[in-house]
Amino acid sequence: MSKPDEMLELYQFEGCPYCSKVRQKMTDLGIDFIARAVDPNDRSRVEEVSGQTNVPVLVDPNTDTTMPESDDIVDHLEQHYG
Ligand SMILES: N[C@@H](CCC(=O)N[C@@H](CS)C(=O)NCC(=O)O)C(=O)O
Repeated sequence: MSKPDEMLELYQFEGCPYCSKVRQKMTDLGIDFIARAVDPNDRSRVEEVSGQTNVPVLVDPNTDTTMPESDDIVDHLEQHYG
């Protein structure tokens, strides 16, 4: 599988174990990404991009995908870049 052409973006914050799991997977796969910092007390940034307030959210411009749910994100990363 190839590396992504366009940079992935991860909406996340430190201290979120689901975000940590996704960051670890991206690091394991050698994927560069943009970390979009979400304020835990103001979810407007992630809501704007995904229509819901949970983190993590992955934006993958290579597959035109915006997705929440860490397990789904990990599956997506493995499927496309694993
Ligand atoms: N099932 C989700 C759970 C994600 C989750 O609960 N994230 C927390 C932060 S660690 C969150 O955003 N909770 C919503 C809130 O606190 O309003 C996943 O695996 O991604």
